[in-house]
Amino acid sequence: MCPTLYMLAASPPCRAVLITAHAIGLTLDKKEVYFFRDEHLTPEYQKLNPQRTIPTLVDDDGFAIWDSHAIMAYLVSKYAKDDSLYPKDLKKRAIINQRLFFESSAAFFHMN
Ligand SMILES: N[C@@H](CCC(=O)N[C@@H](CS)C(=O)NCC(=O)O)C(=O)O
Repeated sequence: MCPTLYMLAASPPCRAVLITAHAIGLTLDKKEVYFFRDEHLTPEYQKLNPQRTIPTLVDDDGFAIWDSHAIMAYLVSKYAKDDSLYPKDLKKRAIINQRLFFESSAAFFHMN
C-alpha cells in the first residue's frame, strides 16, 4: 500500500509534495480535497489534520502529517533510495531547511 495524499493539483504546497514524490519515484494515492467547497472542514478531515489545510499525508501505517515542508522531509527520509535530497549531514540539512523555511518568512523585503 502506498501513502495517501489529500491534495488539490492547483495548490502550490501540494505541487511541491507531488514533485518530491516524483523525484524519489514514490507512488501516492491521491485524494482530491476541494477546499473551496469546504471539503477540508469536515469532522473526518479535521481528525487527520486539525489545522484543516492541504496537503495532508497519511502513511500506510496510519501516521498522518501535514504541512508540505514536513511531508517532503518525511517522504524523502523514509522512501528515497539515498539521502541526497535531504542529507543526514547536519550542516547540509540545515541549508536545505533554510531553503524550505524561506518561503514562510518575510525576508523578500530585504533581498535587493
Ligand atoms: N504551510 C502550509 C500551507 C498550506 C495551505 O495554506 N494550503 C491551502 C491551499 S494552497 C489551504 O489548505 N487552504 C485552506 C484554508 O486556508 O482554509 C503547507 O506548506 O502545507
